[in-house]
Amino acid sequence: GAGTGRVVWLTGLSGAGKSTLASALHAELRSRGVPTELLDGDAVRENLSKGLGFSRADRDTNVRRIAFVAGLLAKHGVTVLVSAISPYADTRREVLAGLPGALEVFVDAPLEVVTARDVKGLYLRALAGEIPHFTGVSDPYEAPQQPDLHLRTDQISVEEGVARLLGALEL
Ligand code: GGZ
Repeated sequence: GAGTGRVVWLTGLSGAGKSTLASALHAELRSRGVPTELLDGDAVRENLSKGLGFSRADRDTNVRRIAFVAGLLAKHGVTVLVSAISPYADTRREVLAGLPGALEVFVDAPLEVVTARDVKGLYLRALAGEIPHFTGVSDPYEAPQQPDLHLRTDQISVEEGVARLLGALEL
């Protein structure tokens, strides 16, 4: 309803561009005076979810905590940008159902592209067998079947991605 913020939930592989898009959208919303907050997987895991690992149970706990905080912020009119792999379709469905008006955004780059980018060197280590349960390599990623927005980050620029996100938010 009026005064309620939206939740934009970015899901996708590590290195697909979730954080990049979320922080660019965050900056654009701030510049327009839209109250907004970022809940980024990395920062969340250093604070709210410190100590959690990458089992299904721990990932689900992480995702549910993020959704809980997102809901509190949205209730107070904040547009919340979530960036988390959130690999399990059922868990995304569950938490998104509890966040009215939330948008599920599939930040999509093929595995070969994120592996080639390998910004943090994690794919090289995962492919060498040094990181068990690494999403896309040795752990599942269940792509959204009906996302509200599907962004192919190997085909569009950050600016175009932000424009499409703003469009989806009707801003
Ligand atoms: C996936 C991992 C793993 C494993 C460490 N699998 O790209 P990054 O590095 O900076 O962000 C990834 C982050 C994943 O945290 P999320 O909270 O987004 O995951 S989930 O939604 O599934 O709970 C990655 C790093 O942590 N990382 N080990 N095994 N990503």
